[in-house]
Amino acid sequence: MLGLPEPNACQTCVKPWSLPELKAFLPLWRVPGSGPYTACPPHFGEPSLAATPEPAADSPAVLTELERAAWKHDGFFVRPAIFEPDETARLRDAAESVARAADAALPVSEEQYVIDGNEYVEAVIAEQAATVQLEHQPGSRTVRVIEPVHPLHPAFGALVDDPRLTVPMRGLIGSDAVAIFTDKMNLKRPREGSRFEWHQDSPYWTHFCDHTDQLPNVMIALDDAHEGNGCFRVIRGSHTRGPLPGREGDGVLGPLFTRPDQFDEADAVLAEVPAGSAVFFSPHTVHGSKPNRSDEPRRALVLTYQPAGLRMFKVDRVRNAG
Ligand SMILES: O=C(O)CCC(=O)C(=O)O
Repeated sequence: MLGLPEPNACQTCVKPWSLPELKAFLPLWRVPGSGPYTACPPHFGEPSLAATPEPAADSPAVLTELERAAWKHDGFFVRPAIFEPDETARLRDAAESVARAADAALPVSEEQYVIDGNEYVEAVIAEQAATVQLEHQPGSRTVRVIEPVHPLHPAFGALVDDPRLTVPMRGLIGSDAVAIFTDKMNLKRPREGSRFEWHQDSPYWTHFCDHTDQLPNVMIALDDAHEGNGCFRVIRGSHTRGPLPGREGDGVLGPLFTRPDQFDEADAVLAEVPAGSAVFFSPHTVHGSKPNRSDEPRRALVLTYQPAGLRMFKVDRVRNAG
């Protein structure tokens, strides 16, 4: 278990961190059972670190050296509360509006199917096709995931083009221009929201495209997220070996869940972040979440970007961004 005796020092090399470094390096991330910590990948402390410039105030989306280092070594970084409270409130309103539209669309959908006991519906919502996953309790009609979601509400459409997302995505993808690959709305309703088992996203996409290395994700927290309401979790450093073997003999979806002997759950990091925060994570990062056992919702959007000009996942359309 990791832990920091000094909250303002690197846990491995004990180098004290300056306040800008601390702020840049995810003070909100926690390892289960420990206090706040700052992870320090081995090459932190190289000469460039001390000189790492903070992003200029007028270009908050440029990647810092610390973020690049975290991306390389950890497979994720977080930007706490990049959306103002009123912006996040508007996104929550949009989420509920789309969820109501999905509720209305479900009974008239002609394509419903069950995989490993979980129900899926191909629905037309706001005149757009979307896949809806229902909650896992037998008979539940509660919407769990909607994909893709940005065509279903103008606020989500605008989010795709938001420079707070597109500029870092350009840096992560290494391309001057980016497009959306897919995007989802994950609703974890109070007491009902089910877990997401440990998985990587890249194995879902390998049969569809050959650029899975260039599909970074960003999760936008619409609610304050914590362990109790089933916050997002990642396995630090799990992206470095690319797509990992999945579980065998465990239903249709088993191969898409990462085999437990391929990672160490002790490396799990909780994304306990305030609403409006953005968690950027690699398509190869093993991630998941526990059920929501609390009385609070845990709603989130997950957007996946790719180089511009490429078509969306399962949709015969190109949606360039920014
Ligand atoms: O929202 C979560 O808790 C997990 C989401 C996830 O794993 C996914 O969308 O691939």
